[in-house]
Amino acid sequence: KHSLSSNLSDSPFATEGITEIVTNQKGPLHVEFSSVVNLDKLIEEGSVSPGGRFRPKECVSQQKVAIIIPFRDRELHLKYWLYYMHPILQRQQLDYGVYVIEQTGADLFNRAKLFNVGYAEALKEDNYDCFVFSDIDIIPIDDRNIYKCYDQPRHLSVAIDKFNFQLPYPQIFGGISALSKQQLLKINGFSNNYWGWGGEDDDIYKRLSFRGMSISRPDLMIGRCKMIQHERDKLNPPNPKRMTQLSHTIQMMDKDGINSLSYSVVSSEKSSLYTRISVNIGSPP
Ligand code: UD2
Ligand code: MN
Repeated sequence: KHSLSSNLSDSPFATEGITEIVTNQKGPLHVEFSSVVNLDKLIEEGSVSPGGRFRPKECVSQQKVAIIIPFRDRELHLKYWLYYMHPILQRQQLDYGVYVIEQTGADLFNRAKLFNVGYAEALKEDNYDCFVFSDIDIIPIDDRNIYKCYDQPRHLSVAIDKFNFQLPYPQIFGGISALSKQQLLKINGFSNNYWGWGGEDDDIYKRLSFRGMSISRPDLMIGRCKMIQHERDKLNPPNPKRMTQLSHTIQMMDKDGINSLSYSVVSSEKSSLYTRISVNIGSPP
């Protein structure tokens, strides 16, 4: 990455306050979900290596970024994500890999556990130092919103159309976030115990703040995003225990997370634009 390093810090994550010159960004983008997209051109172009790996030719990136997407039965959304995100990530000159972590079976969905699985699986492939955790259905509409890690955990989806391009509440950490390996290890990753919709994102926020970290965000212009409209998935109803669980984060976080993660890989497939890892993550108690 072309950046003007000052002697403020040598850390690749401490970039706040340092001017970054990335020549090929465009700013605001046109993103819409009304017409079906075709991935053939992107595949033929050949810029993305099998499994969804990319490395810029012009420079050496500061970080190696694994993008982790929790997934089940959202094939259409995945198409949009690949179609819009690969060109953006390439213009950002990132060294990145895309990992779609698919929950198999018909149990309640568990987004945060799939994040932990994605972290563990990506590290088996390469020495990633930054992890971007993203919903499948949110696309930034400004390519200056960089998918990398900062000196504090980063929340990227700050101004979503669904929420009138505002932050719904200051502690929100759902949607798209980026944490370095170090930041993740500090909080023992994420909880494995949130089955169904909701709460898991607030649990992550609590872990971060209990470990003395704060949230870094782009401003409300650069942080604009569009979300694909959708119904609540059948196997992802609101988790009725989420409020109770959230009152125990502090006691649970040291024993529930990366250090207690158990799952098995059912299949792993490198397709032209991403790696799909299908996993059995067990069932709720
Ligand atoms: C909100 C949050 C999201 C998460 C969720 C509660 C924002 C902008 N979004 O999104 O981050 O905290 O609430 O869990 O704050 N998924 C599947 N298949 C399923 C179910 C979920 O692939 O059957 C994946 C997919 O990547 C999806 C994500 O999980 O984008 C979150 O689920 P959602 O889109 O149904 O949740 P939503 O939009 O209410
Ligand atoms: Mn959604």
